Amino acid sequence: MKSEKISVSEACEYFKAHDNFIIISHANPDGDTLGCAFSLCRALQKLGKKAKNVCADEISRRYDFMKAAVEIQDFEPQTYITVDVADRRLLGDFDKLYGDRIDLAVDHHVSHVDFAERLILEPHAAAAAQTVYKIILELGGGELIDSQIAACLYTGISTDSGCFKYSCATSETHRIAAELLEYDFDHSKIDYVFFDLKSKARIALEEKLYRDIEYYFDGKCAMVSLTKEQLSTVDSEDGNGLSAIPRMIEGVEVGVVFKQRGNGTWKASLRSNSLVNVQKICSVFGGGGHEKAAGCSFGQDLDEAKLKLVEEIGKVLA
Ligand SMILES: [Mn+2]
Repeated sequence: MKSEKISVSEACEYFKAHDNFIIISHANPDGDTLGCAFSLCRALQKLGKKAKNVCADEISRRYDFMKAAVEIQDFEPQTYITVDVADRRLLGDFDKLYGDRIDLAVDHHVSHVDFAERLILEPHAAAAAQTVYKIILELGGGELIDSQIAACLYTGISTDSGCFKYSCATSETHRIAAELLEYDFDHSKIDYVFFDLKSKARIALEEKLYRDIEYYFDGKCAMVSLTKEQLSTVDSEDGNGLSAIPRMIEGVEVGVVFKQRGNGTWKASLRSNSLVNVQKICSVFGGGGHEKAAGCSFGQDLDEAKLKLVEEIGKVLA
């Protein structure tokens, strides 16, 4: 299905003309999809509309401040919206329920696969929350945004841009964030919770990770593995970003973290700096991803998996 591409103004007209909204986040929800959903839900409720947020997966307690921004409302659903969803399959268990009836998708992924009747897509945006900000701004003539909406949108932008560190954080990203900071919310607390705060279990896991790192090719490749038992000590939100650690070490061009799955097989996550295209390396093993972040799967024999992967990385680094 081909989606009709619409503008921010057209999206606003659509929101004004409709009611009883179900706003759907992607499975494995992150700060952007939730920040979009909760800010939009609050804005629509403030306009006197009925709206509620749904997500196929559990929402981490770190987002409790967002849940407090909306009212729980009971109504007969009429209009279905997705936020930050690049592909209907990313709705997870809710794909069956909602996937073929989405009226409007708001997204920022270059890889977006059409599934909605209408689509507002800003592929240059660091976060879908940038687009939702523009929609809410136009919907309310500037009157709708308050400190809770600002906190939700800021979280979306901050988390998707790696706290403004990634190259996707453009001047527009910073300008929108600056406008949000005019409202009264504690942005440094949000950044602390999403970028600095770690559980003791996470610290123990990192301790193990640092201790066991093996180096190859004169320190240009760093590799480590985490068993399913070790990984089970942290929840998914708390386990974020482990794959990025080996690449942070000076001199490392390719960082590899092997994570064991429940069934005993291994998934390798590769991260590279400037020299190596890890997507190419992973494709040799049937995996994929991006030039600087990719993954591939192996069987249950970790030693064999390491051997194969080191050999392939050696073709570039040795
Ligand atoms: Mn996003």
